[in-house]
Amino acid sequence: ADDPKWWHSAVVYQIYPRSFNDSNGDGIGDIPGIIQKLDYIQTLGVNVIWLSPVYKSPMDDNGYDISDYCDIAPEFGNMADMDELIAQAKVRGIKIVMDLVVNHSSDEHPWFIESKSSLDNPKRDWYIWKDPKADGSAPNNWDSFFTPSAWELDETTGQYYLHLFSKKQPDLNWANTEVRQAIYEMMHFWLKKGLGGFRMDVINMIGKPADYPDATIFDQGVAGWEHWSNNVLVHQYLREMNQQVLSHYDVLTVGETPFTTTLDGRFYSDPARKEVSMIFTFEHMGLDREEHNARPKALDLTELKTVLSKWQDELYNKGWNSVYWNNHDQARCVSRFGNDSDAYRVISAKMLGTLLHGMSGTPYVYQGEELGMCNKVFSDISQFDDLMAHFHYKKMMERGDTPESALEYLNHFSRDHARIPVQWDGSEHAGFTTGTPWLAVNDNFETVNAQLATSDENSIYYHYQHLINLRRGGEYSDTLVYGKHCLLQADDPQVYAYTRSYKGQTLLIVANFTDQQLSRDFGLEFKQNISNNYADYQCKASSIELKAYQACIFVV
Ligand code: TEU
Ligand code: CA
Repeated sequence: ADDPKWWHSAVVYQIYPRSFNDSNGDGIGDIPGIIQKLDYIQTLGVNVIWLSPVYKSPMDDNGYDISDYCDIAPEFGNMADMDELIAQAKVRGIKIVMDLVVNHSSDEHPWFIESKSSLDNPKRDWYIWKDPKADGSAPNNWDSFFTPSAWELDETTGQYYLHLFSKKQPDLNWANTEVRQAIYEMMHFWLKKGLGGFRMDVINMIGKPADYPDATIFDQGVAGWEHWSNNVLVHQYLREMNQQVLSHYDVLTVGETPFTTTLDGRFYSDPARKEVSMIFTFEHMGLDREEHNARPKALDLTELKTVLSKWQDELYNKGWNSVYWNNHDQARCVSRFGNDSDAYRVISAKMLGTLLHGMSGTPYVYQGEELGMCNKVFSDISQFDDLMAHFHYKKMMERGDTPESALEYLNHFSRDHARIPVQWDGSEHAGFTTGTPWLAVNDNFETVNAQLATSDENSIYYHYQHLINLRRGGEYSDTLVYGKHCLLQADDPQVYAYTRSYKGQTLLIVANFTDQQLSRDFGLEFKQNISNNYADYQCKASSIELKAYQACIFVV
């Protein structure tokens, strides 16, 4: 690469603090609990932790609703704990990336309390207030992700405020210069502590068109997205943020950007544009369901290949990718894209890891993914915590789905699957807490847990460690980080194969997505096997026999 950056070869581990590790028995994960597990994270081999929000918050959306950007939620600890986490991580060669949630704040943030107090309050314009239409209805027809309308009427002042998420998450008005300056100042406050960067929550939604036009596209979920996602203003704000804040530090920035094409991906991540390091695409997350309509779709492996390869190829040397299967908003990848049966859970989890860690871009591992944690079986809607699960359930009931089919949908896709506590050992509540966990643990904790994984050299955990080590150093690192990607046999609905090539070295990554034994010919000569989720493999000249969910990396 012409201009190598430290985050090009980084691997990121995401922590959702509420569900990670509880140090004081109140049933809620916390910062001291994270510090206790830093050795576990270091041993995995990652060099960055992305920490989901730990700021002061009424927790309407588990911390994605912030009431003080410069303080820590008491249930997670205090500022001294946070400073200690940054310092202890640093000792282990790990940088902390914090979540930056600035499309919206909490309605309990002093800024909003002031803004709401009167029409002529100096902070009135810090949020998005509009008069009702002549008939008293909302200013436009935009949907929210978590409620039907994106507008909430404030009786006292007679105006509506915009909330793309819950009504306790009012959208900040980025068109206001004072708002932007306050956010930049807050970012400096954190970066001066030595942070490794920011993950920017729904950052592609901060630019709203000044005339707030009605939505006209209704078949893609969340009406209004054509107006508030990737508006040209976002790019202007990000360049300003980069110039005033980010350019003063050597940091990783990753924008969370639903509704984004590869061209948008270039606009955000082309280094010449000075916006962010990389973004999260959602395209592959939409292949097995329409999230906003809460409807399942059949997953077709060739579509998954088309989508992932398009991002690999179209950002190559033009931007930078992030690659992920999981985060705190997504169901567990082994249940979703692999096979979580007793027979294939371990092998298919390793297969998914191999496929992803062979790709170009910065890989993200979500807590518990390295253990092959699975979706949980919920038997009643009351067992779900997430506000989005309840909103989608209501939506499904209103359109006439049966409670059984609605529950089935959520058992596949609810965000709660990611948020069940991490399974540390086989003791009560999986060793997550000595108290009562805020969300019940998965029933399989006696067989799926970190204690077993770290004492078994054939575990998913050590397979991930091996994959991470291959990228972070040694003779294949440059190819894994900078190699050109090329998809092979695009039409094959069962096997996913691609090569990565750099300076004369070529790696072949091949993954069987089925429980069948298959044979494939790639017309390539296998020189060496550097990763395998089975003890052995069989190659004859240019062809290979693949066992169920087998995945290998070969030097060819
Ligand atoms: O997520 C944005 C978002 O679009 C989610 O509502 C949705 O889950 C997404 O489409 C993923 O499939 C971010 C945070 O990651 C999420 O946890 C917050 O609830 C949301 O923003 C509001 O801050
Ligand atoms: Ca706690």
